[in-house]
Amino acid sequence: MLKLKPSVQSAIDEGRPVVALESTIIAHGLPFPENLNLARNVEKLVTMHGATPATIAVIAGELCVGLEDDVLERFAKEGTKVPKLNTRDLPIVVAQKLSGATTVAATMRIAEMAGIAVFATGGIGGAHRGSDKNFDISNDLFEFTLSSVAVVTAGAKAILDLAGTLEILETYGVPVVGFGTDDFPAFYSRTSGHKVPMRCNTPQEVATLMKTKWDMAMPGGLIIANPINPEFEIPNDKIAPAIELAIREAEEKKISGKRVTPYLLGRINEITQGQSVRSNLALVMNNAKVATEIAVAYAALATT
Ligand code: PSU
Ligand code: MN
Repeated sequence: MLKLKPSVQSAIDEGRPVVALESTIIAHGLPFPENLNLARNVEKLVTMHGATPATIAVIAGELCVGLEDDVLERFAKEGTKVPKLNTRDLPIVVAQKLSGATTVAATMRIAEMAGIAVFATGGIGGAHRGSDKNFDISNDLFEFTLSSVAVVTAGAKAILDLAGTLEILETYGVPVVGFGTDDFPAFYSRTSGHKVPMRCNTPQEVATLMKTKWDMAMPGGLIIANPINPEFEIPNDKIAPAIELAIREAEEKKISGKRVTPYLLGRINEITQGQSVRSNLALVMNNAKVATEIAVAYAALATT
């Protein structure tokens, strides 16, 4: 049921670096045509920095690792009509030969099946505000206990309860590494006021940490928290009211489950008149660059 694109298959066979990329961000996280341009540009960036990109999705029941351009285009155009798949959805879409976009959690699982150790995303899911009552905690967090993949993320969005998210990650024993920072980044902002428990300053340090964890027979993922570039940061006094308004509206409209995150992202973009999407695009590119450097460093370690 795993289907590797030939470029990905040969990179894995030859021990060359590969970077996994998710598809929910394309279908549910960003508007058209910015989503399509990003999907293409991220792949180019990974290639330019010396790794093979592998965007992951499920197509007609196959777990596809590396997508052709026509699939990227279809997902980008169909947007939220494409089913959003977390890990529990994978068996049924495979059994019924269906298609869908994979979340961070589902992408991690498929990357691990394919033997890919590094994955770049925008932001991971987490504990939503109010999750102390409604239990809306992303499947992404639990997956870090299962799949041995390092995920480069711009922290997590301030639409979430960041303190709660970090507490759950501690409970699950997931390393949360500040990449060149002591502060857990909040997606649009470089800082959240919450400290990270550990820090690495170079891709080589991250690669050594990954290898050490897994050599110690401690499977599971790592979060590499990489702050947005300063020029694309949105100041808190500008983004916080947009987030508050979007969350209030989602509550009023009784939006729940899988629809919460895409709804909030879309509304925040409308309220900030496109500024949030510009930041989102920039931080994904920045994460892909760092993920590629980590993948290159990790591949070099594996061969020594
Ligand atoms: N956060 C973002 N952009 C995204 C997502 C999260 O800033 O596109 C997507 C990712 O695919 C993530 C998913 O895995 O949303 C989490 O959804 P939920 O909160 O329903 O678990
Ligand atoms: Mn949820």
